Amino acid sequence: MRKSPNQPHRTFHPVSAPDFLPPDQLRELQLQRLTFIVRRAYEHVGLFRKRMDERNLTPDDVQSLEDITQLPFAVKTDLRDTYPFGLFASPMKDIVRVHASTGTTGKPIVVAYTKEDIEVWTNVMTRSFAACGLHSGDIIQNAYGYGLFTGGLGAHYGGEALGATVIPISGGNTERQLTVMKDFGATAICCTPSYFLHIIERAPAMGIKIKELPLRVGVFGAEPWTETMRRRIEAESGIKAYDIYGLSEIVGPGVAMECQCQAGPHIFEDWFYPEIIDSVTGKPCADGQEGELVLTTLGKAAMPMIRYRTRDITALTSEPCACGRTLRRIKRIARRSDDMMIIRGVNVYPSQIETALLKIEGTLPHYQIILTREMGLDEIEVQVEVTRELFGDTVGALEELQHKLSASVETSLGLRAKVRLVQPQSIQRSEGKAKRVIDQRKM
Ligand code: DLL
Repeated sequence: MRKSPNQPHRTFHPVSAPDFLPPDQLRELQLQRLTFIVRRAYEHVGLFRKRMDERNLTPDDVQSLEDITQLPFAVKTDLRDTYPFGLFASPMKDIVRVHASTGTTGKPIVVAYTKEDIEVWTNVMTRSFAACGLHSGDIIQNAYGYGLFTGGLGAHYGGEALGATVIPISGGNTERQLTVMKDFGATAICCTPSYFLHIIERAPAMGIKIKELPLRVGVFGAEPWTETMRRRIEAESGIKAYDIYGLSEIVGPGVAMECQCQAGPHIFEDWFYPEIIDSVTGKPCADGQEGELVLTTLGKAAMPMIRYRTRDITALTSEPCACGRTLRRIKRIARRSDDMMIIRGVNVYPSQIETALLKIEGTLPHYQIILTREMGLDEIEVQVEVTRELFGDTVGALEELQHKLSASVETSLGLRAKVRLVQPQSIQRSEGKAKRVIDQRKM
């Protein structure tokens, strides 16, 4: 079977209609849903009511979309502090599903869905797949993890509702992923971008040429990745790579998704109300200005989230998109405010390092950042894999590459970093979210 280009499907999927609502109709719908959800949260979630009461606010104070800025923020620790079910607004008999996310430290957070909430989630995931050109007849290999993580089941329901064939393979077992991809003729894959890179890298040893398979679309998200990474993935696999964004606290995957223009994810604003704030002052940022994304669920009965601070840094744009969708777009989320490393007083994000490394030919998109402290001074070492050919090259060639990479990292960070070239396959691969930073500094 041969790969066909990812062209727009001839028939427009009716589920995508809300993507094209005239802005005034969209705002009207948002306001209707916002007033409903604020009242629901006030009446059923103790923490939210307490915070509103402290500000002398009642649900009647929300008369316009702009009024949302008076409402208190919600943060991740609210979910931890009320673990497991303290933020549920529905009785258990109405909750048909829970998911959880463990994060790196502390207690997990738990999120809940009613039957209607699952329908909303399915709706946005179906629209996500339709936006990137998938349709019935497509075969979606869903390699996001099934289980407490939202990725697997979220994509699963969306794919089925689209009318596509879903292969619920879940994450891991890379050889089986490749066998199934080839034997079942998968036309799309869903997984983290870093895991897809791992799949690409294992293919040659199995005699599989991904470029020659029917696979044409990748729906990649759940972790930050860069434009440079997208170009590498597309060049090596011959597919189109699309960015999907979401988080458990809001729904899971399907909060925002790129269309075929690949110009940044469109937020499904009819279900999620976005704001951008200055993460220090909490004040709203103008269109186009970078800040922290704050989201309000407009249709989540089991666990409404009002003004949830995602910690994800992006900017909103209402510039029209060539696809005709009226939904605003976010800039690719390359960093989180809490991913920021402070190294010798300089703020550094892993994505800056990724861009600096991948700009240089000969590097592979596998890297890790190791932070140590020696005699009170922060040291940063960046380990990056290089191609087998280069690794076997002369010492001179390797030194030259190392020098180029150090210079590229230094220009980007304004900070000198030690760059260590390592053999292909030596950095640990992940089947889900990649672990980019190892911080060995004693705090
Ligand atoms: O990662 C949901 C998801 C599953 C999204 C599958 C996309 C695909 P959590 O485990 O709660 O949920 O992690 C959410 O992951 O706040 C971001 O920091 C990060 N993230 C998710 N998608 C992207 C993306 C799922 N496309 C956290 N780009 C979010 C950058 C992303 N970061």
